[in-house]
Amino acid sequence: MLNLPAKELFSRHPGNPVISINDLPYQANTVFNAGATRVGDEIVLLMRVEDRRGISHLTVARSKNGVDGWRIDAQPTRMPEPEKHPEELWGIEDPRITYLEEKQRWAITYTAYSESGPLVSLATTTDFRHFYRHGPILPPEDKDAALFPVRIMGRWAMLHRPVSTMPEVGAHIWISFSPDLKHWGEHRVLIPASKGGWWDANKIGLSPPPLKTDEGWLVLYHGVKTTAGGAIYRLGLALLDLKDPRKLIARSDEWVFSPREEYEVFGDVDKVVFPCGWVAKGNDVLIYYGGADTCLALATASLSELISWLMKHRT
Ligand code: BMA
Repeated sequence: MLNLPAKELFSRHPGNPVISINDLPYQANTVFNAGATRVGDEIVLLMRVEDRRGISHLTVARSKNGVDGWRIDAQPTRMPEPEKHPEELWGIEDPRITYLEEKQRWAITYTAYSESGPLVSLATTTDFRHFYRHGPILPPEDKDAALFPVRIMGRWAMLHRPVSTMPEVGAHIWISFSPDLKHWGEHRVLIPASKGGWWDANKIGLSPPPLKTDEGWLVLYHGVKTTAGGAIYRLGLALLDLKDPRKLIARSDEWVFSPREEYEVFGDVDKVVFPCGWVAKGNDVLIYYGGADTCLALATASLSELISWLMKHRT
């Protein structure tokens, strides 16, 4: 048999990065990790923009095809508001967007960088112009949180990544439940970080929100490998039971996407691919990811290919 290189599951857009700091109508340091969703016939991104102080805010970009022709808000769409929300003192970061059909609005879980460390905050919107802040829903240190779009067994469900004060424990993906989106409990570890030399040893976290497929909730998560040359942020796949996402059906035995292109390898933080949003388009999925904490890039994948690959490559 010919030793052909394995086909990549993710195709990078040839025009990457799709949004860079020079595309912003105002001055800032970097634009990267963006939540993504479909609003009417447009794709809306809620981008993390880091200003020249080092503090992040969120800015909206809209496009008909989700690839180019981006219309970016002239001013920051949502600045941190530390006077009213002290937990936002050092910025707001890494939004994940979930449309809640039942509530007819989008829920945004984001990292609020408080004096006590990063925590998970919730906001809702109906138009990506006005946002209602619900405040912190999980205390520090916790981030990489996203809601499921529907109630599970009558309750809302959320994936997130708390960090233990015991470094040897590692940082894992947890699942929690709530009757009202405000009060969260029934916390339990769902996907543990691997150990030793694995690409996803010691520290992992959810990337975009879980995506509903016929086979289960598809999860794209990041793993952080610590090397002598610094950390490498890569991506892997998992599948959760549709009815009871506390059941892990599959987890990939290797990473599926890794920094390779210049815009992923060199930046404010080298060797990082970090998606916070993906949008299904037929059988395809558009994945929006931060490159090296500096720019915003796009990759596409076939959902059926991701799932059939995962079923053959489960640990
Ligand atoms: C994580 C988050 C991301 C960032 C990544 C790499 O902890 O803060 O926003 O992209 O680190 O720096």
